[in-house]
Amino acid sequence: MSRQQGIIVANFGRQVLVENSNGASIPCIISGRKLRPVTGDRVMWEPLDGKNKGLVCEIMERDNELTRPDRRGRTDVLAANVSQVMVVCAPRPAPDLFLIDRYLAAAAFMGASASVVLNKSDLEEEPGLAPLREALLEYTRIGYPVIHTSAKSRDGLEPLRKQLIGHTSILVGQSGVGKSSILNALLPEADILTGELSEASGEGRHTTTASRLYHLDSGGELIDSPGVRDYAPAAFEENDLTKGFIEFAAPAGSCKFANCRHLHEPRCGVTQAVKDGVICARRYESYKRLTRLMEQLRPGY
Ligand SMILES: Nc1nc2c(ncn2[C@@H]2O[C@H](COP(=O)(O)OP(=O)(O)O)[C@@H](O)[C@H]2O)c(=O)[nH]1
Ligand SMILES: [Mg+2]
Ligand SMILES: [Zn+2]
Repeated sequence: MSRQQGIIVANFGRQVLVENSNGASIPCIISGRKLRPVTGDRVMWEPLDGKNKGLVCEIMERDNELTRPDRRGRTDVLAANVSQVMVVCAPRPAPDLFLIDRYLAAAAFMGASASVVLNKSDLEEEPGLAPLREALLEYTRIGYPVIHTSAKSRDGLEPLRKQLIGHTSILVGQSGVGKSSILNALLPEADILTGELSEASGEGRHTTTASRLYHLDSGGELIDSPGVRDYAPAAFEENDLTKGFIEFAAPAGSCKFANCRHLHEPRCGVTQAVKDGVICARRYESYKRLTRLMEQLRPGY
């Protein structure tokens, strides 16, 4: 039988599910050890004679990769061809704005767009909610879509669906902010394990190990990757961290030195913009913190 195109919609290690052009999912094995398809990959595959099974023989060039450092310090690819990163936060667990900045930077490094989702907006009594709403205004100001949702009361799901149209998106963010709950709210049939459920089952959080791509009826694809729960955006191959802070681009245009790192250099457009209040001081602190992290991990950066 002939080779055909498909997309990886689930990845169980050496077994994958390939969706063909008719939307049917075919269990496939992978040709050779070197081939490592991940969810979101566009592939060439061929049916195996006489079986409802196929063989993945080629991975098409990826637009991008969502990676995380593995235990041996190499990078582990969690998903491919992600066009939008949805950074989820909530008043509980306590939000970490630096982590949000890192996720947004990582999205920019991989060439994906990004949005911020404030989930658990139903927790009106939570003292952390108002300050978080206030802090997120800065992201709106610099151009990121910010969507307020509650997976519990189902508020804000429509604006969220709208933001997902036309994209292959992935939800990232601290454990416990409600990523699985949001997925369940958008895709009731998917029945994704949430914190409560997994604790109740006594099997912990390791029961769902496969990453999956779901089609939303309202438009767009959403990837659920369990690996994302401890996904610390690395992107330490990056040579210009400025790219991760979108509001620095215009002020950086007036730096005296083309390779200005916006730290102690004279006539720096970015530090001037911080002084003038054009760049938010807290965002600039995140930039410096990320730069220090980079210096530790890559001496000489
Ligand atoms: N009040 C409230 N609780 C939520 C909401 N979304 C999720 N939760 C709860 O937060 C906890 C963690 O949710 P989960 O979806 O497992 O978070 P994840 O680790 O990001 O996937 C669970 O106890 C959920 O029931 C929400 O919108 N409002
Ligand atoms: Mg989860
Ligand atoms: Zn500068």
